[in-house]
Amino acid sequence: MTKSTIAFPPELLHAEAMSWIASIVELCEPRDVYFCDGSDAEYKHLCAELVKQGTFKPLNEKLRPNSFLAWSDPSDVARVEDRTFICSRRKQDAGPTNNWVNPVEMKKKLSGLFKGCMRGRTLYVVPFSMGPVGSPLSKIGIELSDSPYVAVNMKIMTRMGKNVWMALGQSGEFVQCVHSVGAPLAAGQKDVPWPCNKDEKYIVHYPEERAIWSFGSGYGGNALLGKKCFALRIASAMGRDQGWLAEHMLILKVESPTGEKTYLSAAFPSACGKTNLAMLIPPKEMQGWKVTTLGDDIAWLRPGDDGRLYAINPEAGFFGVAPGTSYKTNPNAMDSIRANTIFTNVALTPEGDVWWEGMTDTPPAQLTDWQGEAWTPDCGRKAAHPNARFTAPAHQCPVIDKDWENPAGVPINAIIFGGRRATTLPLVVQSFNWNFGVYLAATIGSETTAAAAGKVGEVRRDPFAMLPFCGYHMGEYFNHWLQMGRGLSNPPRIFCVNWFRKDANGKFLWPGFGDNMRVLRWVVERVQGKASAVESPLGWMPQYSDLDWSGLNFSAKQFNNIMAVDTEEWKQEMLGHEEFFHKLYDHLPREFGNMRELMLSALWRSPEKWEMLSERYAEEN
Ligand code: TSX
Ligand code: MN
Repeated sequence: MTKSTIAFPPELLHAEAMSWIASIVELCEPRDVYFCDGSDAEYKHLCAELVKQGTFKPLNEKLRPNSFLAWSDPSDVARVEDRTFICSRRKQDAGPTNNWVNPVEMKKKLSGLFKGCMRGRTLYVVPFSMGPVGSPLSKIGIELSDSPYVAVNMKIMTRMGKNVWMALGQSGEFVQCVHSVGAPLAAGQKDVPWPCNKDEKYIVHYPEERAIWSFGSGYGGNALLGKKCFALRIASAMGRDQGWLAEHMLILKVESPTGEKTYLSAAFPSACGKTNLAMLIPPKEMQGWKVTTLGDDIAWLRPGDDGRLYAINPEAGFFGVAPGTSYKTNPNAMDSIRANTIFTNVALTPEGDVWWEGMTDTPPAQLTDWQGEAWTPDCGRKAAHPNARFTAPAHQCPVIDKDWENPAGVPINAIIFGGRRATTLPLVVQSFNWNFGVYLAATIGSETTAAAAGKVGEVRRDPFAMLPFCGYHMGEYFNHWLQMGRGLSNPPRIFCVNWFRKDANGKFLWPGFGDNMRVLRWVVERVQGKASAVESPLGWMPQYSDLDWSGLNFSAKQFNNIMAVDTEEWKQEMLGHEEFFHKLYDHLPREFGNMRELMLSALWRSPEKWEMLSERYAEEN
């Protein structure tokens, strides 16, 4: 294949895009070039090809219609953060929390790696829109990839196909995304089910040029470049330049029994159950309260002319973690993946369906595990990889919101930040104001569990849940958030939550899941000016009587346990903030120093333990 023989589709009228595609063809030397049109027929055809190739196993048509299972190479199962680079011209602009290499040097390295890297393979041209095609909040990308697995996943996760060429026109802007599994095939060489490069992996972002180059991995966040690479890393840099925000947030709507609609977005570090919250089913006793989903992972937020902040979900699908997902934890997710779904690294049942840890209480008697080995419940191995995924169209979610594709977005009334903390952080607190909320959001994090590296119980700070996803200096990012607040006459109210507080015996103090609706109701009613609160050192907090307890046995004493603010713990916590902020110090907002002082003085004024309980509640319980 040479660049003069590329058969461009008639819809593609963008001279710059065409010459860019031609230059990548020349560099990568694919056997041929295929332009994706995004049709259902094409999806069927590509899936059939993936089956022939051995990448996909078709699942049982009755149990899991039009669905497929892929098992990756065991070395290619997750994002590779130590191989992820932000190559801005100046190192300062990437900041201390990102890997940086001089872009000139990186380009030299990559031109070597990409030279001839697609030999024997087809280059798929994947035009996609992040956000509804034609929305003023949307952005276009073109991914050139030698992986058909990428092409079919992009069909689900983005608006992909030839209408994107139409939206792009002759001179529209697009983000250049180049991806190769980095496994060229010699003449006559047989392919493997999951090609990748075991020696070299590079996930490279050029924020100034709005370009992404990914080499060596076929997996999710490394290869589906519209998601973390574009919609978060590149888009966060675009947002800084253009006055908007690209955030690692779910979007949901709460509708009250009287039909009042409140839109919330929420950011949590990984393993906090974001998808579960996005699709929450309220307790049946909270009659008339409804939650609908607009997105489970990414939100693009833009100020409207009315001084409010409007959100769209740039994605069109869910790329969710399968283990732990069940009809108990998230029935709506389970229904979303009943058909037309791609599963990666889950186990296969003898009937041709899928299974993973936590899907059912009793595991099947036998399975084929994610590495293709026979599996029984007593074999001592996991059947699914802990990071196994489903890729499913968002419209299949039973509670998808009617406005999830509204090109204007939805006005966000409240933003929630969460973390996974066994102590210290209360169930819920409302920030005093925007700036204080930005400070709190900058300090969120999770305690390391046995699964993660580092000391167990150590707090891993993950500001705004954006640490792996911010395409520029994290300190500048905090400043950008403060700047956004200055421009909003009706900003979303900011809240912090912690579903994961534990007692001294390590037992969770809060039931979580659907019962989180009790917290969401208070959030909604605070926004509407209907719910009361008391001032604590950390912000405004509900009293026991401010939450809806119908259908749940939860005493005021228990409530006090998950709301108490221990002064000594908080002094330690603030030292933790200081330690974390230290490495960002030269770009840290001045406001953070003020927030810190305010909080410390409030803590010094507080009793040893700031408690919700009045004497009255104490006596009753
Ligand atoms: O997703 C979770 N949420 C949010 C739901 C809307 N999880 C799962 C986290 C891992 C991805 C939770 N786990 C939540 C939660 O609110 N809370 C917990 C902790 C917990 C786990 C089990 C129980 C209670 C709390 N109870 C029983 O198992 C009976
Ligand atoms: Mn995510």
